[in-house]
Amino acid sequence: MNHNFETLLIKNITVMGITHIEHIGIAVSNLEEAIAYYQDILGLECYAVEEVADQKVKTAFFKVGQTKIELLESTHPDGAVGKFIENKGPGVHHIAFAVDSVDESLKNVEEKGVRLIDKTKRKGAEGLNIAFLHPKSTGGVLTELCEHPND
Ligand code: CMX
Repeated sequence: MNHNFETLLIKNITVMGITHIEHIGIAVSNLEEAIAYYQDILGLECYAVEEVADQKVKTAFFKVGQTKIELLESTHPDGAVGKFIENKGPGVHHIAFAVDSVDESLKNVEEKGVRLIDKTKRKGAEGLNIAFLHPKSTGGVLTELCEHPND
């Protein structure tokens, strides 16, 4: 590997601090039916159901190793998931990376020209500190950064 590239790569990993895929968010039309599919067909256990009022969604969580699946049912048509389902139908909605520090990572990607949806971290489902990057500057993939509040 080119030495300069290797140094840059190590620097980027250090600065971004991505440790793993925290979860994959999937927009569903009907949470109950979707939970039944993930439980009864895929054999995963739903360990939590939570409404996130300010995001206008009801969520259900499943663990797959270190990563989670987050099912998202819209609770209001003008919310992010309501609009997504209206335009594209159900399906993969976002990918969430666990990072050491959401605010540091936001600063890092903003300096590189990435458009932020959230300028600083805020509270998301499961009490995590989260922030979103705009899909128009991440290759069409809505991207979330997550940090455990106690890390
Ligand atoms: N993935 C990829 N592209 C998306 C997208 C998604 N999830 N959601 C919207 N877009 C695209 C649309 O396709 C559209 O593209 P075109 O202009 O090419 O047609 C564009 O973004 C604008 O879409 P829109 O329907 O007009 O939506 P808005 O601009 O009002 O909002 C976004 C888009 C991403 C800024 C908004 O959805 C947002 O802030 N999302 C972050 C918060 C969120 O998603 N919360 C729900 C999950 C909460 C949780 O996990 O707990």
